[in-house]
Amino acid sequence: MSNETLFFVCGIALAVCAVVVSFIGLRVKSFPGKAGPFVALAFAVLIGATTTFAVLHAKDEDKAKAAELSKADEEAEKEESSPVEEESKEAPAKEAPAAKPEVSAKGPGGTLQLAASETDLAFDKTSLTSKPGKVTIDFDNPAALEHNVAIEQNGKQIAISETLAKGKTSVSAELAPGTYTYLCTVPGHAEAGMEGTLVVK
Ligand SMILES: [Cu+2]
Repeated sequence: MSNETLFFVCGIALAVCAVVVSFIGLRVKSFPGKAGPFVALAFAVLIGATTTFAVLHAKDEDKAKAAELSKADEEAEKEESSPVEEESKEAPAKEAPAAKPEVSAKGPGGTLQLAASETDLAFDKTSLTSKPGKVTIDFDNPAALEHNVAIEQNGKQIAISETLAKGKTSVSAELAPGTYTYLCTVPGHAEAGMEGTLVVK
């Protein structure tokens, strides 16, 4: 039971007793008589209890108010700090354009022909060469097994073709001078030999 409830219970009991005692006092001429000290004691206890719980309840309210205030402070701090977080989130996006390759991809580029083996996990060429610019690899897969062609540099994928069986597709990318890898990304195929070197110069 909370102090608030005890306070109300004592308060109500005190009020009820006061009414009852005054009612008895009006009706019974000899009252309080011998019962006087007991009635006085009972009132003293009730008043004491009511006051005690009133004080305890007031302390609880202070604690609750203090808790609310500290919560409000925390929320205010959060609101103050949130714009800073948003700014820090925006920062990397502003830096992003600077991450573009330093070497220009301008040039005639070229279209290269590549085919998969009909029976083996292999391409028909282990190396390709192109001028810088828009490089397109036309890929022919005559096999019933699905293959694709992806262009990577230092393990980072730049472009990838559709994955298909018994069909033709192509993959294009703006490539600056450098050494690239072309491979089939179907699990196990590159490891089995479906990869080669693409030199752009
Ligand atoms: Cu493959």
